[in-house]
Amino acid sequence: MENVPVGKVSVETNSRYGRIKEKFMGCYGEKPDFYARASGRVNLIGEHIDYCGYSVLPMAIEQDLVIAVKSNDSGRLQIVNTNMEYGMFECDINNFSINKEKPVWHNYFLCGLKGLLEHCKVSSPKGLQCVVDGTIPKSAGLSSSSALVCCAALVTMHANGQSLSKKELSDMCAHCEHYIGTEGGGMDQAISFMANKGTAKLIEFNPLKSTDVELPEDVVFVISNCCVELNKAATSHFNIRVVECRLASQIIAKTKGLKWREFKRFADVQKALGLTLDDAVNVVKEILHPEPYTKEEVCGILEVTADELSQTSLSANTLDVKSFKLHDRATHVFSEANRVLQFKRTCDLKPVDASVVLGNLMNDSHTSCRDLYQCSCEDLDRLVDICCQSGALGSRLTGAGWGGCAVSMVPANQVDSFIKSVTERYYGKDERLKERVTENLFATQPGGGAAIYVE
Ligand code: ADP
Ligand code: NG1
Repeated sequence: MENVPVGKVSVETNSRYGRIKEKFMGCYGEKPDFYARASGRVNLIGEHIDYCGYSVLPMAIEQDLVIAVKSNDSGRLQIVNTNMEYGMFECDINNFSINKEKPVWHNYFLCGLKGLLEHCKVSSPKGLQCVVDGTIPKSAGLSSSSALVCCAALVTMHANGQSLSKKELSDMCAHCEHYIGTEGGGMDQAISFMANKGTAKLIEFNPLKSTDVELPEDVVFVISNCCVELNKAATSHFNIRVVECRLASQIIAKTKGLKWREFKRFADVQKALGLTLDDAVNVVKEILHPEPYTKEEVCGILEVTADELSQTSLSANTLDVKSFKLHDRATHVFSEANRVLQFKRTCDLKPVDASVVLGNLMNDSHTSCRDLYQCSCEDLDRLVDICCQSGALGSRLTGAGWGGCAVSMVPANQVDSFIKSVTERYYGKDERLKERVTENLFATQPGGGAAIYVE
C-alpha cells in the first residue's frame, strides 16, 4: 500500500516555503522539522453523492494548505496562521475538545489531530508547534476544510513516527471530519491523499479505490468563484440533505421489505434490491411522492416515534427539521451517479464528440443540483449561465454549493476569451469583486496529492 511521499523543499528557491519558515522562526525562534501539504480539489462531476455511497470524479488543484511543524515534549499544541483572520490557538495535546456549535478554524485541526491519535492509539503524543498557511478559497466548494483536517492528521502522524497508507489516511480523515458535525462522504479526503499530478480520479467507496481518468486534451477546466460563502459546519443545509437521503433510502428499503434500520445509504439499498441506476429512478417514482414529507408522515411510514427517528436517522443539527423533500433528492442522487459513470466511460472511449458529451453531462448535473437538490444560489446560477454564454462547453457548481465555485470545461484555444468575458460580465459589474478576479477566476490542471517535505 502506498504511503504519502516524503520529499525535499528548498526554502531558498521556493519563496512560499521561505515565507512560512520565516514566520515560523519569528513565532517559535527555531526552524521547523518538516512541512506537510494537502491540496484543495475541484469535483468535475458527482455532487452530493459520495455520502450516499456513489463514485465521484474530482481532481486536486494547485491551491493547498501547508503546515510547518516542530515537535517537542511539552505536551502542548500551538498553532499560528499566516492569515491574521485566523487567531492563534494553544491547548493541552492530551486534553482538548472540538466545538461543533462554533466551528472556529482550529477545530478542523483538532479533528485531524484527534482522529490520528485515536486511530494509531498514540498514548504520549508529541507536543507540536505549527504555522498554517493556506491558499484554497474558504467555503467555496474547493475543500479548504478537508485540506486542513487531512494536513493536521498528516502532521500528527509524521511527528509521532506513525506510518499509515494513503488509503488508511483517507478513510480515517473522512471519519474524523465528522467530529466537527458535518456528515460528508469521503471524496475530499480521498482525492487530497490519492491525487496524482496530471490526472483526474474516479473515486469509488466501500472499499475505497481510485482510478486515473484521462481528460480530453482539447479542453481546460476553469474555476470561478461566485464569492458567496457558506460554512457547512455553521449551518444545517448540508446535513439536512444527508438526512433527506437517509430517510428516502430507509423508506424505499422498508417499502421493498428490507430491514430498513440496517440501511443508511442509497447505494446499499440499490445493491440489496439488485437494481440498475435507471431502475432506481423508476422505484423513486413508484414509492416517493414529489411533495415534501412531514416528520409525522415519515414516522408513520417507518412505524417509529419521533424520538426513535432521531436515533435511527437524524443528526444533532437536524432534530428540529419538520419537512423533508425525498423524491427530488433521491432522483438527483441516482441520476447524478449515472452521469459520473457516463463521464468516465466517455473519457475512456474518447468518441469524436467527447467534449460535447462531457459538457452536456456537466450542464445536466448543474440543472439537477439547482432544481432537484436545491444546493445552488442565485449568484452561482447567474455565474454558471455567464460561463455557458462565454464559451464553456459545460459548467456546473462544484462542491457542497449554496455559494462558492463553478467549474467550466472550456475549449483549450478559447480560455483567454472565456476569462475575459466572465471577468467583464460577472466580476466587472461589482466594485468589491473587480479587485479579486485573479484569485477567484483561474484555469486549473490536475494537481498532486498530500506530501511531506524536509529541507
Ligand atoms: P470548504 O468548502 O472550503 O471546505 P467549509 O465551510 O466547510 O468550506 O470550511 C471552511 C472553514 O475551514 C473556514 O471557515 C476555516 O475555519 C477553515 N479553513 C479553511 N482554510 C483555512 C486556512 N487557510 N487556515 C485556517 N482555517 C481554514
Ligand atoms: P465541500 O465542497 O468541501 O464542502 C462537501 C463534502 C463532500 C461532498 C460535497 C458535495 C465534507 C468535508 N465534504 O464538500 O464530501 O459531499 O460537499 O459533493 O463534508
